[in-house]
Amino acid sequence: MDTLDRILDPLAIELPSWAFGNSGTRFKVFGSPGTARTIEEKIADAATVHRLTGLAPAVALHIPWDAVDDYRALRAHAESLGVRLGTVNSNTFQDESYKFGSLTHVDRSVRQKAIDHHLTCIDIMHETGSRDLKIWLADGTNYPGQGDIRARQERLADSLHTIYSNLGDDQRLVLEYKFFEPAMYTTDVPDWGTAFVHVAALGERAVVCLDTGHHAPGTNVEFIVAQLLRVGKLGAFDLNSRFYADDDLMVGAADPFQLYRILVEVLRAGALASDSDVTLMLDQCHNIEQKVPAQIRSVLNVQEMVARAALLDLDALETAQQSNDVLTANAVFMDAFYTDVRPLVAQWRSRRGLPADPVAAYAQSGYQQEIERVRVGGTQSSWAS
Ligand code: PSV
Ligand code: MN
Repeated sequence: MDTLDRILDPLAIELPSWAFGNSGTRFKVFGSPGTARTIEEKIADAATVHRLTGLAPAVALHIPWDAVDDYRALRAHAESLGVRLGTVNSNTFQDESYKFGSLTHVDRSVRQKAIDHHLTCIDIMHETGSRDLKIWLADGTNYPGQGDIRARQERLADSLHTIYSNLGDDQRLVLEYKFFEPAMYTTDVPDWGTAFVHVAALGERAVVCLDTGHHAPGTNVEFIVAQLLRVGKLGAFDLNSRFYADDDLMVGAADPFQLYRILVEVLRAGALASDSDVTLMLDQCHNIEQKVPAQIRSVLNVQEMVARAALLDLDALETAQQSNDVLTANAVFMDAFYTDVRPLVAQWRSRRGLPADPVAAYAQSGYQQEIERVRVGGTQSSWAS
């Protein structure tokens, strides 16, 4: 098997259920014909992405958006469509009681409510077969003096400890950071350093999630990737693109070169191998574009950039680095990035019985027309409701 196949074959990208529901900005959430109304329909859409690309075997859930009565039945539904249920994302950002915080709240009863929500998520994970509990907190303050920064960290550490100690033996706690929003002054988990401090205190099965959209402009994200991988604490990626803030646009759309630089680090750390513990997940919203083909485009963008990273001549790079040959090192690095890998990846697909052009195959499949015809009535899924 050649190097490219060895690297592309195990590539698996987890899709977010919420990508298949409606989304928008604080100004407006637009509906769109054919949007999934239930988690079962979202899973069917995700399975379509996997069927056409061979890249997306798992679907992440968000609770309570995707809450159902019977998670074993949901798991069976997913498996019958050829995908599995992946990361369970908790949600403590849409309940009235969390106005001033959740796991950090000054009131013990609110903290307990937020902890209990995570324990419910752990119960769900036992049913769905999910390994990871992903926590992103909206906790923070808007004004200087509003909260005791240190005391909030203590309460957070305590709450996380209780959640961590309730995990099953094979389960992990994945802590996601974001530098601002919705809190505008302090955020309780604003950066990778804070996330690292907390997961390091918890133990081996606590790791960091890096959402590529959660950094200030100019941040060298691949440096953070390299550092967290180096110490074994990078558990998951939420991949997407940003132009301005947390835009959640299609990965590889805004800055393909950054995606390449990140994936070079991931590949060099061995984190794309089939036995890797690093989950590659998309965290995207499709506000104005069709959702299923946008997810197809996104996983293809990741695959193409992995292929470019795979073409990087590591021996030539190392030789140049060792001799401090700056220009050659940079040229070697750029050569792989500038290679058009699309024909190679299309061949990889054809060899596996997949459509050479999955976006075109989707357009021709009639799936979009069918969901627009059938999904009439009911309430379209949305994170706004
Ligand atoms: C927060 O902005 C975030 O990135 C977290 O991962 C949430 O769970 C997700 O977005 C939901 O939209
Ligand atoms: Mn995220």
